[in-house]
Amino acid sequence: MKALLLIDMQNGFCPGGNLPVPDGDSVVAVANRLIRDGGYDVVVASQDWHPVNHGSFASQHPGKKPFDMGELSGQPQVMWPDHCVQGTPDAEFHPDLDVSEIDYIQQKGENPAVDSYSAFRDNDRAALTGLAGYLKAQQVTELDICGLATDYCVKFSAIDARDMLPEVNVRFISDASRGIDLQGVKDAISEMRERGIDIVSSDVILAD
Ligand code: VGL
Ligand code: ZN
Repeated sequence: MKALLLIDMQNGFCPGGNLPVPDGDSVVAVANRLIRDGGYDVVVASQDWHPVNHGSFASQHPGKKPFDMGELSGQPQVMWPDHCVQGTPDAEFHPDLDVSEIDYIQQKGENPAVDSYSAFRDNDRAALTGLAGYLKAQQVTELDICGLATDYCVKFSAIDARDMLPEVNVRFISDASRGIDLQGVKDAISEMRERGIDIVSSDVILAD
């Protein structure tokens, strides 16, 4: 079975959101083409879903400003602006995303004490989200990943997919993804490639 995993295509990561990724909204049209014509059996979307007091928010750390480095549960942590708070418009999927074909939504980042860039597990690797179990139950053998942001949630999700689902062929769809930092994106792509994740463009998928 072929699955498409859309990472955090939410208002919060698009222009106008609380943690906007440059050009982030341009992934939505590509995602919709992939959802409709990419030949996927299963479509999954992750949703960054933080409580108001999430420990990745600079607002929770006196003296810290957004994008400073800090610490969370003993690990280095980027201090983010408050974003994707549960139940707010910032946490909703982009309004143009075709959610009608999404089979499973994986929320993440609900524990205030740890961040969860990956849709598969928390950054400290202590708790699993359940996504790996879902994909195994669906007998997924091909997993294509894209979305926001390439240098954070997309990269961590792709690497965890590679590590936690060794039988699955994992690909990163570059033109259906955007990142926060240009150098971060370059580094993320090299790291994914080194770990055996293929880098593809949506035209190749849509032409098949
Ligand atoms: C993300 C930073 C904080 C992401 C989520 O979706 O890449 N980045 N929370
Ligand atoms: Zn977040």
